[in-house]
Amino acid sequence: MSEDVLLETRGPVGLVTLNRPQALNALNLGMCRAMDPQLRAWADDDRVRAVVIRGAGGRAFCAGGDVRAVAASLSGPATVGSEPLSRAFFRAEYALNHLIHHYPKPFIALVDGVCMGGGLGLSAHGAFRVVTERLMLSMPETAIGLFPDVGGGWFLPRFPGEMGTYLGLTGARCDAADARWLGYATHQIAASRLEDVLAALVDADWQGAAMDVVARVLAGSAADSGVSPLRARVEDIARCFSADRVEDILRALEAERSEWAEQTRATLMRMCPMSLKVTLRQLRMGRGGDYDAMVPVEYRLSQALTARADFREGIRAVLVDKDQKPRWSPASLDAVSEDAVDACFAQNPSDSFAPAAVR
Ligand code: QUE
Repeated sequence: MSEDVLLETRGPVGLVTLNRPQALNALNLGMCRAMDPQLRAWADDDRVRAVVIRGAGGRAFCAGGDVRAVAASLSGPATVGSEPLSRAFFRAEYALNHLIHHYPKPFIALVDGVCMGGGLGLSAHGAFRVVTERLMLSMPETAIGLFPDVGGGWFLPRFPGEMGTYLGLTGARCDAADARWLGYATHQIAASRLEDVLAALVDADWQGAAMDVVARVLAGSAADSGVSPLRARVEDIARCFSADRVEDILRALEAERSEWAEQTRATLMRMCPMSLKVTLRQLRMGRGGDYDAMVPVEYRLSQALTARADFREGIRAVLVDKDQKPRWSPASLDAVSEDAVDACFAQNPSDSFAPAAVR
């Protein structure tokens, strides 16, 4: 049996511990397949009043999906049953995100340390997102030829102004104060107090509405987050990131003639051109839409983008060789046609996605 995720109950609390500390708790298929039925069982178990998810090891909550394994499987015949890993993994991951989004009980993520990509999929959809002073939050997928998935098409457009566009395209990192200001985090609690908070949830008087009980316990330990560095950029970001074409965003950054804008432009120029165009369209599509409608779109995109050479090249440059010098193809934005972007969004009969309802 896999010990990559620990599942236990402590009195009225269902406790999930992501347990791959050597891989910063990156989420693999086995972990998704272990968590999914347990979360469904806890949803139906009257003795379980709330679910807590955390990461082991003290460095990370979750560094993302195990994209290294997905990329490795593409160069061989590795399948799960009859399905390629790229299909099975994203299906299981997005189904789990969907389950958490609609979870009928308080779902509390204790996000201490690194939280990227798939880590937001396990936290942003729950009712309570507790961060610590060690938070390093980011959606870095455009650096590896992917796009900000796990519901990024829903939660990024809901951040203030154009912050989600900025974060999704550049992969910029947020600290705890940023995360509170964005609305990702509901509470900040000192890392040294997380065990006490968990114990307080286990020992709480659970009479009355469970959401109120959790809110009361967390409020009792909450710390002040201080000022958000990102907030100071909100107007610059609104000015530069409101366009609907990536080329126009780059031009707006150029026109700023500031150090920040020049660095931001240089960051975007290193990202995968196809990823940037797909991401901007995804984020604009998600502006007014609901989450459930975005999930099948993201699933389609996951299949289209993992099938491209840019994904394997991004994994090579960022996670395998770590030379940080990906050779993208197409290599420039103007070489990415609208038709090629359209094709990533087009329905493919083998890519349909219908997540199961909770209960
Ligand atoms: C973009 C990503 C990921 C990433 C880096 C990116 C990602 C992911 C990891 C990662 C990091 C450290 C590990 C690990 C995985 O990095 O999804 O196993 O030890 O999981 O630029 O999307």
